[in-house]
Amino acid sequence: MKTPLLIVAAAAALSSCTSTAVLPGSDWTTAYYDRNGDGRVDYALYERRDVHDAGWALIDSDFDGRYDTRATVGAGSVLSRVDRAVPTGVPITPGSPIGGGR
Ligand SMILES: [Ca+2]
Repeated sequence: MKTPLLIVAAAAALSSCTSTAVLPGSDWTTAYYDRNGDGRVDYALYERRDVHDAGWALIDSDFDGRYDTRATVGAGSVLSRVDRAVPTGVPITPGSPIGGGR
């Protein structure tokens, strides 16, 4: 019975180094940005439709194709570490996400 124990231990180790953030539902908007102009998404901004400056962002800070930071939007921004591939084939919003991306 060593195999099930190893699987549980491996799952626990992996879950401790990855994000548990859940993607938002239909009452949220999502805007994808390409800050360095390489054609690949490196910033995603999630905002509630009915609340301004309330949401969060996923950021690929080193432009390696993986989000590495999750930041809450608004006063008292909180940063946390994530590890998630950036999406492909999504519409990229022109401009900068700084200042709400509008
Ligand atoms: Ca980019």
